[in-house]
Amino acid sequence: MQVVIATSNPGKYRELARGLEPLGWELRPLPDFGVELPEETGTTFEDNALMKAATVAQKTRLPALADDSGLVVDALGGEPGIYSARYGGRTNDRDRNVYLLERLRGVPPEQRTARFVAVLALAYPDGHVESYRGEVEGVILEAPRGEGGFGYDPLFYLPELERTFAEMAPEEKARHSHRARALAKLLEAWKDGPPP
Ligand code: ITT
Repeated sequence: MQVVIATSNPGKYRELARGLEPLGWELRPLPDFGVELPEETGTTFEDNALMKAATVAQKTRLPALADDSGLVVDALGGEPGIYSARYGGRTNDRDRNVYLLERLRGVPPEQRTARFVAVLALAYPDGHVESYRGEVEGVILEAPRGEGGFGYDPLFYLPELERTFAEMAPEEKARHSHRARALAKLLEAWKDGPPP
């Protein structure tokens, strides 16, 4: 089956492509179609993922998989959440990380708890949609660590693994991340072919 990966984020694309390998789908990147993602006007990760997948499925006439994800920081009342890609109006990963650290200045380690959330939505041209959610708990460090991954990875520390996502090899992040957990649910639903 051909599936359009409805993301403009290369970091997400890499991780989704790796995670979807067992299904043997023929993945088609969004730039192949010249289709724009809609503005994210939803109030939840689910709303935004469904909106992105449905728009792309409708415009390409192919099944489309979208990922809406973000970082939910307890001491900031859940910010940046669904606004993670444009937090503080910052448009690149490094500036967003600096902004997040500024917002958390003075917050002690035990209060820097956070979780990453990812919702994957698979939409079909006929309007049918499935969605899968994954979450992972961690804490926000006071300074970045590691060079791997993308986005907030250098600040997101997993106490049990004693590393940030940016300090992990891609295969290790692919075992523990929010996206990996959402992908595992998708793979489980698809283990005997398309879910009913
Ligand atoms: P698309 O909508 O084109 O897929 P986007 O980057 O705009 O790409 P989102 O609106 O879902 O996607 O924003 C998610 C943001 O959350 C993303 O830009 C990162 O800053 C952050 N994020 C999500 N997953 C992440 C991960 O695995 N590691 C680090 N940061 C992540």
